[in-house]
Amino acid sequence: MAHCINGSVTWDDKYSCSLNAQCEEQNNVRQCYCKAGYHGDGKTCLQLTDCEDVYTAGFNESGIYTIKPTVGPGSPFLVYCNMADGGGWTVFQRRVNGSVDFYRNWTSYKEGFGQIVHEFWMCNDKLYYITNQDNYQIRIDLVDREGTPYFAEYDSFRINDEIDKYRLSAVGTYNGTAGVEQPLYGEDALKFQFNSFFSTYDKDNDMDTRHCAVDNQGAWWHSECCRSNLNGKYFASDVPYIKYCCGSYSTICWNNLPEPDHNIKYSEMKIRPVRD
Ligand SMILES: [Ca+2]
Repeated sequence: MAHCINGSVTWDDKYSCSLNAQCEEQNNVRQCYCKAGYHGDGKTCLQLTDCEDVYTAGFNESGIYTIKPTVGPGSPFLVYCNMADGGGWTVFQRRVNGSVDFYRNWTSYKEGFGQIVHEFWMCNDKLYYITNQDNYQIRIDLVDREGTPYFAEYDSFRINDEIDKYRLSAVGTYNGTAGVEQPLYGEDALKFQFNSFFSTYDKDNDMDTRHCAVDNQGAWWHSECCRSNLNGKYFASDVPYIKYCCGSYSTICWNNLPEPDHNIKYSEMKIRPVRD
């Protein structure tokens, strides 16, 4: 049994809390417990900076965990970790059935919204914190209306801070099944948005004379305007289905899926440090 009083142990040098632990009673056991965002036995506590750290610490079930990135204000926060496809993925976006409205303003995307076990956008600030503490890759899983799954991976991914309008400052080499060549569109669906600022209906930061976030009904790293728009409006259950990537019938889209290409009913975006 541990011996600790008033939050620390001073009289027993064989047992002392980590600087990142506190002494308290949990389930009738009084000992050192690692603080939120750390994992260990209380004497040693490793910081969990993302879901990769959570996975490495031995948690291999997908679900909600607390992390504490090294970039940012240092507050721990809850994330959804997807432990499939090699594990360690920190999820920052998911669309499932259109129950959450994604046509939201700048502040809403800055702060995040939705439910992290269902449909949500994590938070642009947190996405900035995580992607700036290491070299990250991104994986995007998509399912079309007919139920066919696709994925896209890029071996680097990063966004900048709010001062730089959350600019998409890294999109690496593509790998996956969602990159079918489309003669009209050329470059693949996310690379086209590289170096673009984030735009919402109340912030036109795109490189087009139009207001892409309004025209395409979705907050995104719009450029001229988009080859992808995964925060677009959800129409996958509509019958008849007459939606396009851009313009007044805009929906969630990824232009490099096989035709018909603008019919996504499921999307999940997630990041993980590049592994050696
Ligand atoms: Ca514009």
